[in-house]
Amino acid sequence: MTTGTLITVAPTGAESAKAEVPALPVTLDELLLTAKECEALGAAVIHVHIRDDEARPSLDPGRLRATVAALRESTDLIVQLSSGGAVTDPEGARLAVLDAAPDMASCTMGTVNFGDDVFLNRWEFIVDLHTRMQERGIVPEYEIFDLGHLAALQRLLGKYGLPAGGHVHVDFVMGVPGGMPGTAATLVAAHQMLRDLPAGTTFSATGVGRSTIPVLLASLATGGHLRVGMEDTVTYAKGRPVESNMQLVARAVGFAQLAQRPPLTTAEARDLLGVSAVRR
Ligand code: KMH
Ligand code: ZN
Repeated sequence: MTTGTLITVAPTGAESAKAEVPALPVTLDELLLTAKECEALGAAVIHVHIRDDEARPSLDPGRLRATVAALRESTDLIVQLSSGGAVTDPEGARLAVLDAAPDMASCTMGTVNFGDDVFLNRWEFIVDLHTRMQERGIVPEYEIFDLGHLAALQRLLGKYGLPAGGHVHVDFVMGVPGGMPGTAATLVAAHQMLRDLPAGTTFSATGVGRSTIPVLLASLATGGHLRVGMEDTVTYAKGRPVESNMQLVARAVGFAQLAQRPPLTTAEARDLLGVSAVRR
């Protein structure tokens, strides 16, 4: 059954430099303002990467805890911390993200070439993330950069059981140079592979760069949900830089409404993702 659309905003990421993308929210105040405005437009989840005082990507534990607290104070958004960080972040710091006790955290299901870099996700590291999230009642979003990552997820769930909350939700991150392409055909193939995962598994999709719109349309057409934001997209249209995350969320909401799948509320999103089922 097709439901409304879960809209996740990924406002910052770890890849763009503030100097090159001045509209990128990098301070806590900028993040909170963005979060509130995106929630008002229809976002239900925020996927968070933080920056330090020089706007460099950071996994500072105190800053992460303060960010989770401030987002909870100012919004009803589901707070999803990135455990992916930047390609240079060590495994220990990425695991320690969970100490900030977010509602959700990302869990990337395998290693992938990432432009000129490598985004390293060893099997044992993935198992650690998954089992620590189970123990702490943190709901994972499994990040899928390549089709083989879905086979890894099937193996993970088979060996270690369902995630906290009992619901499986994946996010197809498409169009990363080195990962699966951001095309409708690839999204359909990924969607087909969900048959091997537990019944009721849901998916969001995001297309990096110029694959944003084809991926968005293909996801809506196949019953999927949407992730948008300046982590993945800094150009709104040819020659037009993105002005704000709100501009991207507003566009996603417009497409979702056209598809007659309006945005889920934060309460509906909590139920869908199993966040409300977790005892804290
Ligand atoms: N910044 C990328 C290397 C995640 O947030 O979990 C990893 C990433 C995935 O963004
Ligand atoms: Zn991320």
